[in-house]
Amino acid sequence: EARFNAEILDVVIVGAGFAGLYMLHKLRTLGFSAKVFEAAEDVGGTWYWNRYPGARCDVESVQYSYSFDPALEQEWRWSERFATQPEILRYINHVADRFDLRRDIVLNTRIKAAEFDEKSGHWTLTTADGAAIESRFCVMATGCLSASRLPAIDGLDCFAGEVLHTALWPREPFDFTGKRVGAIGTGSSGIQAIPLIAAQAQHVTVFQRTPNFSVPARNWDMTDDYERSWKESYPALRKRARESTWSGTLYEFSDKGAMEVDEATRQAEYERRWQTGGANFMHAFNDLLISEASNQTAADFVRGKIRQIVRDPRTAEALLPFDHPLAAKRICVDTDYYATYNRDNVELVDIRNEPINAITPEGLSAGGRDYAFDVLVFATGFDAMTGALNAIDIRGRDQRCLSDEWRDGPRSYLGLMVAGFPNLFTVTGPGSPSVLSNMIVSIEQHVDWIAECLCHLNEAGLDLIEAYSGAQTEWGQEVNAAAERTLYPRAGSWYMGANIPGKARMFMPYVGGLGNYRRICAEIAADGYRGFRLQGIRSAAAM
Ligand code: NA7
Repeated sequence: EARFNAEILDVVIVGAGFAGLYMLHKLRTLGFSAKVFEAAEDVGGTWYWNRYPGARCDVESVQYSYSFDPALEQEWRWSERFATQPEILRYINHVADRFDLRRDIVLNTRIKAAEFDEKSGHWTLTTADGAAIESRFCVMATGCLSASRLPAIDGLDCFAGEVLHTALWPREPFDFTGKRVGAIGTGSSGIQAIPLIAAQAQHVTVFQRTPNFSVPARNWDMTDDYERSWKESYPALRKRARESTWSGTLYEFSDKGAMEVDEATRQAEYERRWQTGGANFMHAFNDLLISEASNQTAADFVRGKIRQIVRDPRTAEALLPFDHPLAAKRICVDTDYYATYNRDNVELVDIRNEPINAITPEGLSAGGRDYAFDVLVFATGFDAMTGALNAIDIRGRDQRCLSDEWRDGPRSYLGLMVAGFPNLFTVTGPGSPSVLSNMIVSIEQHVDWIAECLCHLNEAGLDLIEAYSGAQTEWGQEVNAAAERTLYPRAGSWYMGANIPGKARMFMPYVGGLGNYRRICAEIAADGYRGFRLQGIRSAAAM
């Protein structure tokens, strides 16, 4: 493969999580030169940073894993139904070693700028230390939930105790023994962490702004039978996941709407799924995210469970989610979350009624009351989908800056490329199924598509690919139309950009179905990369 200049990398990849590692592996096996740049001290991405107690994936371990290597998926043994963060991180490290990826990964190196040069068609990336790397293509594998955020609460800097964020957790387990803890945020991270912190700490006060819907995980130790049932049929099951009409995770899908069955049948079905655990609950009927009336029945069921579990009626009442349809904000999957409020050392403060006024050196004040804490735990989420990209000064044609282009919401073609930014790919970018799918399935699809695209350019003697803005606009309409067919836009979620003050409201993931999306991407490629301009810069320059 002498085609590419040895001085200049074919591809530079930003991020060494699931996406960056597979991208590197894939490109190397195809003969491209590539390097990964990673800000952290080690590989893992999300699973490197989110070390808080209770951190687990809410997709079953047998499904939340790479499928690209049949030997890998047969050999690796998951120890639980839902893998913990340390186990997933071990798996990622194993993959990095097994495929000898580390020699092309540069750690401790944050990319702060990326600039496209129209003459050469190359990208130049600049590290935080000022070093420059030139490449022909750039793949942003920067993650969708990687730019964590602390809310702007007065006085945060003056707190005398320890401040922790779930997504920036210390590498050594934090010992909460004897500590008075204030916990802010009750999304997936808070809901996973709070029960374990409460089991160790002297006292936990949870400050809740919006109650969420959470269903029990009912995690269990992996059984030989369950493992075998997957490993025996992996190729067929993975294929089904890739082509699924829904999200790329195989659940027990229903072919009935909630209103097609009688009340007793409906309740029995919810109960059965509540008992078996996991996000399988939201597939009890096929219209829970489409029909408001159907959704209401599932939401009522969960609210009923909360009332049953939580003994103090005032606390139970405060925990009931009413402001959005079930699962229109990501449904949480917990272990003993609601029951944690029955502990003597746990208190819930509803900050809709008692707003946080300020953080003080001793703790915080809310609703006119002063609280004293040794530790503040923020589980306040992320600038999702766009945060990590906007944190890099990305300049395309005419020095146009990506974060400016995205001021009114992220526009992209297929969530893969942005008009005006040639040769720059985003893995699971906004406008693709991304965070509303099994991330590993989506990552593999994007990586395979990008790799095939680069091979195609190579074979055709071309070296530039760019999305047409018309194609991008049409795709944006498609993404929007798909969202409008669901209840998702009814929630002020991070899918909508609603958790970040000042961020444009726009439904970012594509919810038209994973299998469908995959087909569209494949057809576009087969159709000569319809909607993309393909060009030979060097051949043009040589003439
Ligand atoms: P989420 O789901 O964004 O949750 C963040 C939580 O923090 C949520 O309860 C927020 O309440 C709360 N929050 C945010 N800002 C504030 C302020 N200023 N004051 C009080 N409370 C606040 O993040 P997670 O890390 O839990 O989960 C993100 C995803 O990671 C998850 O869905 C999985 O896919 C993995 P709000 O609802 O905004 O009122």
